[in-house]
Amino acid sequence: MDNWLTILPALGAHIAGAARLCVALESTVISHGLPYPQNLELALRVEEIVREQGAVPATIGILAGQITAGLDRSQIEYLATARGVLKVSIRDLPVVVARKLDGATTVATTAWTAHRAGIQVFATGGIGGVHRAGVLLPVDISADLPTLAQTPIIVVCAGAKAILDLPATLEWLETHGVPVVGYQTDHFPAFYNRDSGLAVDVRADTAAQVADLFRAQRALGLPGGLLVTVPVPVEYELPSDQMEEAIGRALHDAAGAGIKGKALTPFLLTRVSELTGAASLRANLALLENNARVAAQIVLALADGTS
Ligand code: PSU
Ligand code: MN
Repeated sequence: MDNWLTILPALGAHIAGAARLCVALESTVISHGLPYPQNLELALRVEEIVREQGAVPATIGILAGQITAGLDRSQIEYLATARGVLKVSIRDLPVVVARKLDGATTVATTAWTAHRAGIQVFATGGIGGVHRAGVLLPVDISADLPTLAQTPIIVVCAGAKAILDLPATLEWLETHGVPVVGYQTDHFPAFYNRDSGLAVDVRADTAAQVADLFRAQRALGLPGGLLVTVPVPVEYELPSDQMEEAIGRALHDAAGAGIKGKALTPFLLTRVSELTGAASLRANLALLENNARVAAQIVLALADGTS
């Protein structure tokens, strides 16, 4: 095993079997995406939801340069509370490993690690994408997108936040061969909203149908993964005009403050959540829990193989 990677220490020798029933979970949402103590409560709750479904959670993060799939409770607590935990995307991986730093993994680095650990399904909130390019903000495309195109894994999310250019994000995924699946929907969800007004490529109504799509993708020898999008539970959806107003202000503030590079996404997310308050936090928690449940059902359908 590569010595930079630690896999599920608690599961010891059963890793190959266990990895097949694993759902990977990211840590950027813990260290950078949610306030304390909701971040810690959420991280532990999504693990519990995965277990209740009969699957095995593997939260992924980086501790003193060691990339770890299957963080234990105290390690999750550390990432939820410590200062100086870096947001680590693909470009940052060699730096945190070489310098033995602590890092929270984004969708890109969680998917990358999960695949190398033998994990096939990963649940998150929202993926990064193509940012809204303006006169003031430069072109900015998340490493989540090329990683999805290069990594054979199922990423379960609630779409992408409307801070991004959603049509351009879907075009990018089309160009690079990533099918976008709507889970019990025909519409691409926009995180806080169930419908962005854009269509998905294919609808799947059951976990078994998602498993079939993934098996076909593997049988064809295609390099990339599947993006499975699950709308936020209806009772938590936020009004889209309220979101647009907050996003407009956040983009304006980012341009005014000269925010760019890896700081842009966290800046916009923080600003939007400040402007939309407790309702957006509740929606965020609800969709993360929902996505973990769907991801666990998909991993079981894959293991089942009888769809
Ligand atoms: N979108 C969200 N919440 C998040 C993120 C995105 O609604 O927490 C995080 C994820 O970890 C995602 C990352 O992988 O931001 C994308 O950052 P960037 O655009 O810098 O690649
Ligand atoms: Mn970027």
